[in-house]
Amino acid sequence: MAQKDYKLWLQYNQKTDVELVSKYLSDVQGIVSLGNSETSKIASNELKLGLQNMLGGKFEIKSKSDSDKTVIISSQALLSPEIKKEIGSFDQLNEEGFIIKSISLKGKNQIIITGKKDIGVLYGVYSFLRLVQTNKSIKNLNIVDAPKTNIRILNHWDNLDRTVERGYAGFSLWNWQKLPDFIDQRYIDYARANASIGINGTVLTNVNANALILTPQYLEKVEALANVFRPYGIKVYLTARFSAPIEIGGLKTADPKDADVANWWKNKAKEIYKRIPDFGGFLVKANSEGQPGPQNYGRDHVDGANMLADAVAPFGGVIMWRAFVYSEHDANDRAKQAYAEFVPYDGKFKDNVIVQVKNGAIDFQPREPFHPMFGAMPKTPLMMEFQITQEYLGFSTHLVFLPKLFQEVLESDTYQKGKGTTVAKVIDGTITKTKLTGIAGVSNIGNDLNWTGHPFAQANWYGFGRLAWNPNLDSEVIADEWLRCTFSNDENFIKPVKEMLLDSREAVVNYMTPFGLHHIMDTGHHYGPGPWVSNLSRPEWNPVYYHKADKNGIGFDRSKTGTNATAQYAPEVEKIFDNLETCPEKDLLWFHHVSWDYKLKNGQTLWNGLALKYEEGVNQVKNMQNVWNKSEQFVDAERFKEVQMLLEIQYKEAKWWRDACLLYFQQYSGKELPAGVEKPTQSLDYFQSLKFPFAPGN
Ligand code: GCV
Repeated sequence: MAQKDYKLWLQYNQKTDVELVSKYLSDVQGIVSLGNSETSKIASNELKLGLQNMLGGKFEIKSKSDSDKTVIISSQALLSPEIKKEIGSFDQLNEEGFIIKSISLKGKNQIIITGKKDIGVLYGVYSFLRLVQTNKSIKNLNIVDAPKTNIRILNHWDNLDRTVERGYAGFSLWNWQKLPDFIDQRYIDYARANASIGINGTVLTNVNANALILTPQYLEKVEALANVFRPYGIKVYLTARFSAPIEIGGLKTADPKDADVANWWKNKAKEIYKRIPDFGGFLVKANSEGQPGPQNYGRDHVDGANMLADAVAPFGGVIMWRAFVYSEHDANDRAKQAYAEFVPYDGKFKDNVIVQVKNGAIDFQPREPFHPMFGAMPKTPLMMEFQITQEYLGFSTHLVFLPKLFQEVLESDTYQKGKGTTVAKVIDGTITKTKLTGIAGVSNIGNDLNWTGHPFAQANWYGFGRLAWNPNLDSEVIADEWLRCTFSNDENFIKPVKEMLLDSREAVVNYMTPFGLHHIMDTGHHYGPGPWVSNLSRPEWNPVYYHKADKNGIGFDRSKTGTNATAQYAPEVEKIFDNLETCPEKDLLWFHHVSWDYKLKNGQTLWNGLALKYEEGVNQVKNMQNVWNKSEQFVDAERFKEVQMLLEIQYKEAKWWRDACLLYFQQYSGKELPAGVEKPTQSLDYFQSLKFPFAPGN
């Protein structure tokens, strides 16, 4: 039961094509591992497992290369001078990179997987296995690859009671009560899965932090996890609650300028590094949504971040300081607030601080234009924060392939230094030349047997890792790899299901928030539509704040005639977004309040176009169902059935979204639904009466 689900993209399915297997066996028959660190043992065992499972037969691991057709895995230091000569320069590699090269030595053909460090070798092994998993040739290999960012990290919003904020895949993996003595096999499997896609860090705890994690009682448990993850190249990080010096340190203040406070953090860092010498550092959410921070003491983000940076600097630690801030005391457009607050700090943070910015200026919506901060802080390392867990995208019930969303953001041109200054180039340091670079993903992992709730949500974890490694990777390539590694290489399966994956993101945009609508989900839990919600204590928590529908039209005017949020972008981008005629229609209602009769590019009125988009979204889900139903022969019965049931829910919920939103907006447009849009079967009152007191993740 659930074995297939559990194995993620590391299925290593036995190949049934005899010709293909014999082709592979003509290149590889044995394994030679020259190192004996824990990491190199993991690498050689993985290679053995993968090759045996996929190609059959026995692949002994030897420590000497005396036969033909072996895969030799070794760090640079242990390679013989002859092999080193064949490999050539290691200069293009960073500490985590790898080379995979076919060489011929003394008449013997070998494949060398090497790197400067053992962790590079491990990444190389996973990359090599991926070639075999996806039926690629392993002849004449000459691959040089290295990660483009140095912090590739999951953010777990996991609480100490094992609930997960915005978690839709069960409870937290971290069993704090049984740690440190009980090491759940899942910790090892988690580390392995992450290593296989190049993730090298994990923040174990929620950004809405609990100071107890920094007490010895918990640090002992964190240390146990760090010990499990270390050989897989994964560093552990924690969230630091800014008021911890008061809550667990007995101080009267947490003022970052107070010497006792700074000392308390220095000692805390010392204590942590004594246990965990490679501890990554802290992630901090400060003065945001009620979390304490330096502003409680009249100080600012720079004061707070730099004080913590000083504490971890002697040990090589990093502070990831979040820019997700907005205030109920600030009447300005919420979308403008983080930029307004942080951009003046450009260049003021210490070297070991990196500012973590969400992909868009509001909050992980199905679609947002890229966050203007990415184009505006050339002297500050900025790291991307994506949300892998689907808080606003149908939880773990809806099939949505997020790499498509991630790619759209990474490819966006900030014009910070002229045309071509993409977000990817900002965060990988190409443009800013910052040493610290990174991508964070808010994890969608829990203790569900299949890790992520929806079998296809595994693709979002996978895709996140692949994009963190290389932010320029195409989501089509990611979808292709993931499907082959997770299900089947059969082209009759790959082609339609890949298309389904790639379309799924646009589908969710269409049935939830077309044309730049945003944050119209129901309140608190964000499950289902709630465009009518207007009674929350903070204006910017209310959907009506975002869509601003009235008799005249719909949308948030962020152009010059409105809040002028467009001015936060570089002039080239500002110009495009600011003008109703040039603003991409996908972002129209994000930037403009548009009349119901406005003519869209295809000649339809906005009202008709909007209604038809909702309908299109529903139809896209129907199409996904059709594609999946034809895939039965390629997929194990269990996963087939699971996905089938989930798609049925998604279809129902897509219709719910369409009907509820159109009935609600229709009150303002006063217009009939156009031909081609199905009539709602329920009333607006009915949709407004729906309540979900126990929606998960809240
Ligand atoms: C962890 C959104 C979510 C919150 C989350 C917050 C954040 O507001 O709804 O659950 O808190 O973002 O990113 O800090």
